[in-house]
Amino acid sequence: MKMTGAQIILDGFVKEGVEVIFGILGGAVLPLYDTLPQYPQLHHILVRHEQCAAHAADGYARATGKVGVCIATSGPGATNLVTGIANAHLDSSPLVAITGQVPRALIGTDGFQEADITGITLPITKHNYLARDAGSLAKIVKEAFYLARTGRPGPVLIDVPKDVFTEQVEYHYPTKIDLPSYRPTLQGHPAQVKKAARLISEAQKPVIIAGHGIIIAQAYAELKEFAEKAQIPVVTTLLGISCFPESHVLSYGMLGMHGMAYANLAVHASDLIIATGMRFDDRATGVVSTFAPNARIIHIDIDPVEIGKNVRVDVPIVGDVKAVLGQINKLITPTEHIEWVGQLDDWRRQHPVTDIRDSQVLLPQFVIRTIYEITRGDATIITGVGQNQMWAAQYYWYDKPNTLISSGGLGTMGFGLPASVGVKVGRPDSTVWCIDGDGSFQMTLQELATIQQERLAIKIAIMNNGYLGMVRQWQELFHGRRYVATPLSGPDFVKIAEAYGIPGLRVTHKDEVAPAIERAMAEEGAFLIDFAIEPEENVYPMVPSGASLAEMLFEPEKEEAVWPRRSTL
Ligand SMILES: Cc1ncc(C[n+]2csc(CCOP(=O)(O)OP(=O)(O)O)c2C)c(N)n1
Ligand SMILES: [Mg+2]
Repeated sequence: MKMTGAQIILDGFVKEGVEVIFGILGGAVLPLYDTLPQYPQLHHILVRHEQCAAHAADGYARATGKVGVCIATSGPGATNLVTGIANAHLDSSPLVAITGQVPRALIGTDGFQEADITGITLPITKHNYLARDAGSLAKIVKEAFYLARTGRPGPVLIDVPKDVFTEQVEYHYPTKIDLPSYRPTLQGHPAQVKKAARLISEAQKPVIIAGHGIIIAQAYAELKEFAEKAQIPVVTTLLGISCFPESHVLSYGMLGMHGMAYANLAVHASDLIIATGMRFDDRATGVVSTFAPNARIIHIDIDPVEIGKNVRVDVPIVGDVKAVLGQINKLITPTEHIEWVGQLDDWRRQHPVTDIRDSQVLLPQFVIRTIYEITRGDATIITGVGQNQMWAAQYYWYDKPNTLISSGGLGTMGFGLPASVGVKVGRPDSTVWCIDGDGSFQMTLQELATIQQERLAIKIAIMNNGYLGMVRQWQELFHGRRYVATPLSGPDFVKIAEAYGIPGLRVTHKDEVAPAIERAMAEEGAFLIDFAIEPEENVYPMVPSGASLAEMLFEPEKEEAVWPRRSTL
C-alpha cells in the first residue's frame, strides 16, 4: 500500500498505542497536521508553547507508563522543545518528539526557520533521527517507540523535512526490531545477585535507597517484599517518593539536601546501602567523598553507565530492578534488625522535621498538609521547582504508587502546570493538584488556556511568597541576606485565572485554607488558589552544598509543633 510520510508516522502512532499528542503546528509540519483528521483515534492537544508540549507529554508518560508524544514545527518550534526534552532525558521519561524540518533541498542553507535540531538535541535524547526519505520512516517510528520505552526510558526525537511528509512510498510497518547493539539487560547476573544476598544477610545497619526506577519498572511489590523480608528501612530519592508507602513502618521518607533528618542520618551511619533504581544525584548524596562512609554499596540499575559514575560500588547489578529484586527475594531469608530500626525511630523522635510549628501566619507546610488531609492522600501531586517542590515532597504523605510527579534531574521551573495537563489527560479520573511557586507558575502560565480549552479539572495551588524563594533562601543563609534579583512581583493570579475562564480564590489567612481547598475540590473544572504564604519561610532540614548528609541545618526557632506525624501502619 502506498502512503505519504505523514500517514506513515500517524499510522505508526496508532499501531504503537498512542492516543494523545501534544503540539503546536507551523509551516514545516503542516502536511502532518493536514493528515491528522484521517486518524480520529489520535487526540491532538494544542498547547501554547512547545516547551509545554514536551512537559505535557512527559507528565502523561510518567502518569500512564506509556510513551508521551509531542510535535513542533521547524526552527523556533523545535528549539522551544529543548528544555522539555532535556527534562525528560534527565528524569528517564519516555517521549517521542516529532519536529518538522525545512525541505531537504534547503537543509544547511540557513533556510527560513531552519535549526539543526538533531545536532542540538544529540546530548539530551536517548537517540535521534533525521528522516532522509519517507521510505525510512516506518522503521524509524517503530524503533523510536521501542527505544523510548525499553531499557532506561528516555526521549527520542525524529526530525522530518517538510517534503518527506508529503513523499509517497510503499508502506509496511515492521513487525520486528533490528537493533543488534541495543539489548538492555533485564535479569541480574546470578553471581552478583548471590553476592548481594550474602552482603544483605551479613549487614547490621542496612538501608534501601529507592529511586525513580522502582516507579518506572513498577517494582512496588518486589520492593515491599524485599524490605519486609529482610526488615530493611527504606528511604527514597525525590523522584522515588511514592514508590513505597510512606505510612509503612519501614518508610523513613526522602533523603538528600532537604531530606528527612532520620533518612540522612540512617544513610550516613549505614553499613550497607542497597541502591535500587537511583543514580546518586548530588542532591541525594551530599558531598560524595563523605557519602555513607561506613557502608558497602549494592547498586541495581538498568543503565550500566550509572554504575560507579558518582560513588564507588561494591556489588554492581545491571538489570531491571523489578527482575533483580525478584531474584534477590528468592535468595534472602527473613531477618530482623530490631536495634537498627529502633535507632532510626529514635532519630525520628529527636528530629520531628515534618511537624508544623504553631503559628498564626500562613505557612506553606500547613497549606500542603491541609491539601493532604482534604484529598485524604488520594491525589496526584505535580510540583513546580524550588521551595514549593520541597514542601510538597515533605508535607504531603504519599501512600499510593506514583502520585508525585516533579522535575528532579533538571529542576525545571515551569514544569508544573504543563506537566499537570499531561497527567490529567492520562488520569482523567484522578484528583490532580499542581502545587507551584509564583516564579515557576509565571514561566508557563499561558497553559491555563490549554486547560480551559480541554476542560481539564486541574486544581492549582500557588505558594506565593513573592520571591524566587529557594534562591532567596540561599542568599539568606549563604550570601549575607543580600536579596539580589529574587524579590518577584506577579500579576493578580486570581484575575489571570479568571481571564482564562478559570475560577479562583486568594487566601491570606490560615482559617481560609481548608474552605478554599474544599471549594476547589467541589468545583467541577479547574480551580486556582493563590496562597499568600509567609514570604521568608525556609525549607528545612538543609544539607548545605559541600557538606555530608549528617551535617544538616535545622529550623532555628521551631515553636511548639502541632499536627505531628501520624502513626505508622
Ligand atoms: C528554568 C529555571 N530557571 C532558573 C532556575 C533556578 N531556580 C531554582 S529554584 C528557583 C526559584 C523558584 O521560585 P518559585 O517558583 O517562586 O518557587 P519558590 O522557591 O519560591 O517556592 C530558581 C530561580 C530553575 N530551577 N529553573
Ligand atoms: Mg516563590
